Amino acid sequence: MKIHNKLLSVVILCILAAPTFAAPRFQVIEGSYTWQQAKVDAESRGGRLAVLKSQELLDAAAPYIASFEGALWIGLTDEAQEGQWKWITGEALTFSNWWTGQPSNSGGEDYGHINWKARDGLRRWNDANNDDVNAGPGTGNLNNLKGYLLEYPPGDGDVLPYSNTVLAVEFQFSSDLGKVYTIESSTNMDNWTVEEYGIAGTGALIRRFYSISNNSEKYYRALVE
Ligand SMILES: [Ca+2]
Ligand SMILES: [Ca+2]
Repeated sequence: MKIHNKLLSVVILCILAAPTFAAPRFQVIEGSYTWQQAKVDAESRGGRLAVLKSQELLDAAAPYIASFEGALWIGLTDEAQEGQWKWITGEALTFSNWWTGQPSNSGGEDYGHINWKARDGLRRWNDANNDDVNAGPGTGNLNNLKGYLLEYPPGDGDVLPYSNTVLAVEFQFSSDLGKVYTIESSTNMDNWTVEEYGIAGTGALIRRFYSISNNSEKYYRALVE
């Protein structure tokens, strides 16, 4: 290997744009609510029973329920038509997180909830009856509804664009067609770390941008593999 081209870097400002996820806020509301009562209570607080209609929303809600042991109602029901589960927004389920064997509709269960922690550490969903409240383990009813998950303000999980400004270096070297290159970086010119390898030469200039927000003293080099 030989050093093909030594450092040629220029400090520039680089604007990056990427989608991000605008998560609604959640709150555990503890209490002896039936599902119907929980729905009314959530709306009286200016929110709604949580609508966890995507993996992103499930992930966003997870920290809010992590330390809460009990089961929690969410805005999921098949009361209008048996087996046709819908969110309280009227949307059909395109994403779900049901526990194994659920929804079971045993005894005519029509309301969705997040499992209590000891029953299912993954906090997946089960269907229960409207009045399955605070029954708890050992009583013959394991649903143990101890409240509900409030979502506010009502959010539909839209993906919004954002922009971010970073300080970066532009590293460039002239490449030969048919050769393959590795780019390495170093903070002291002695110890080198591979940034990228397997770069096919094109016979033209190859350019890369590297963020230097955490380390303003950095060197780059390209080597023929
Ligand atoms: Ca049902
Ligand atoms: Ca069930």
